[in-house]
Amino acid sequence: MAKLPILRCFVDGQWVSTRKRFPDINPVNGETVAQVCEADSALVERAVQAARAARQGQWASLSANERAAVLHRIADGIEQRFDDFVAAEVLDTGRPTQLARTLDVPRGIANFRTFANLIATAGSEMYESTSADGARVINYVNRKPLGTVAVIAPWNLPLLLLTWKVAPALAMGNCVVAKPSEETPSSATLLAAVIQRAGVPHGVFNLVHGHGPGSAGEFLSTSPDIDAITFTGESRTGTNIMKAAAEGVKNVSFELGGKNAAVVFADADFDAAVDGVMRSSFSNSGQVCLCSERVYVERPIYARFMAALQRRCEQLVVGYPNDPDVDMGPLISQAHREKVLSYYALAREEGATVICGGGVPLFGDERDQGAYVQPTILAGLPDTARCVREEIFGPVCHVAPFDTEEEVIARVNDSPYGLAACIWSTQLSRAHRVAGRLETGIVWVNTWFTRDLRTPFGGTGLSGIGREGGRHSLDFYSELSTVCIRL
Ligand code: NAD
Ligand code: 6OD
Repeated sequence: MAKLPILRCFVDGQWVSTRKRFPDINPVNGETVAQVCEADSALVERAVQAARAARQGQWASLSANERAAVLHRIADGIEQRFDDFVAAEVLDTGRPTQLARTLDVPRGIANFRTFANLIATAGSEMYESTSADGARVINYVNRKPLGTVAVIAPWNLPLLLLTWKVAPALAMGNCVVAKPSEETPSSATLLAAVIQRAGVPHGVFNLVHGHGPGSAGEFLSTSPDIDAITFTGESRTGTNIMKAAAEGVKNVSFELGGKNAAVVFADADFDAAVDGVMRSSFSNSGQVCLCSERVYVERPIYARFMAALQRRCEQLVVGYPNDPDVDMGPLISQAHREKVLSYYALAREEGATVICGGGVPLFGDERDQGAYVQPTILAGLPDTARCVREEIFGPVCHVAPFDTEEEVIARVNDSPYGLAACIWSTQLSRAHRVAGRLETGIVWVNTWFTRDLRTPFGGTGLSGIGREGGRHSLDFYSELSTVCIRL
């Protein structure tokens, strides 16, 4: 049997092996593809102390242009190993190779370039005022690094979401201890190698592998010596991390779950709306926090829309990631598959009509040991049903009719989450009006997922705390300190 690769932690500029290992499993067939070194509390603490020590070093005192140059070198390094990153993402998640090629890895690169360009051009606030005795005072704002930032990332878009936080944290001169999800250690390990080659000083970037509770995630978030925690993951985990952050009053930025709605008005470009809802409900097997799990369709087009959606859903090709015809890979793991299947069962108990899917595909080969489920459309549930209120995080949407604009706004907003929404309409004034009343961090009109990285990103309610993106990231990853000079 071939020897499995070992994925090590990266602490204080050194690759560190540990005795305790956990398997990295390919969800396509359940095979172990690597052994991952799990950081114990001592190693996590070593990483935190390395980051603290590096804060005193040259990194934070480099000029913005110098740090930007390093960030561009990191982006270059990802570009040079583009295929390795694609392979890592596909092996860990089973996502279609095409998705990793067009979304995950390009966004990893773009995250570093965006924040490099942003710090190279960001100015500072400056005001002139007059003191009580008539003297002129100039007031300006210094941005200082926060110090040591813990980055805790999920598995659904591993490289995209890790770099979305590591890049601005480094850009602002912070030192980082990053913990990727236990499900997706590969691209993070490659990233550490690229960062090392880019000449980032020892201790500035550290990577610890492990699980959440009782493992590296908890050790990191409870370490007294971190200054801030930036986290993407489930809302419940966010609550636990927030409790840990309360001790020591740490800064937090949370991007959490969603139960996002797509609203299709009767005046929508019908085909574009069907395409859009297919993408927003089933991309990455529905494992994107921004996916639409609730679809509201204006009654006059409901039956036609549902028929078109069903046809398209039944045509989705589920299979091997490297097959160019495949639309959907497996879910991330058997455990997540159990969770999604439990919601398929719950939907039936709650009285749903299963329009299509609702089970597992049978391949008759190794993929039957994988974590596949069928893409599924549900209908007929009241808005109070658990399947309409709780995040499932799988390839599933519930489609319901609506009659009026007021009604649909109220139904979309009746959710503990507030991450994203889509509006499909050709009436710009209506789209603008409705967008203004939806209580979500982002509203897309006639599109989905596309977003300029300089815009604020985040959610309300259970979907998170704070906004990152562009200057909003610069704000989170720095302390502002005002200087007032009497002239
Ligand atoms: P998760 O919360 O289970 O895990 C995320 C990370 O937190 C992992 O690295 C995990 O090891 C770690 N972790 C778990 N428990 C911890 C604890 N007690 N202390 C410290 N760390 C801990 O989330 P997941 O299953 O990896 O990701 C899917 C979830 O993430 C979904 O709910 C999805 O909506 C959400 N998500 C949100 C966004 C967003 O931008 N709002 C983006 C992507 C994913
Ligand atoms: O687009 C982004 O920057 C972002 N954070 C997307 C999050 C997707 C969630 O799965």
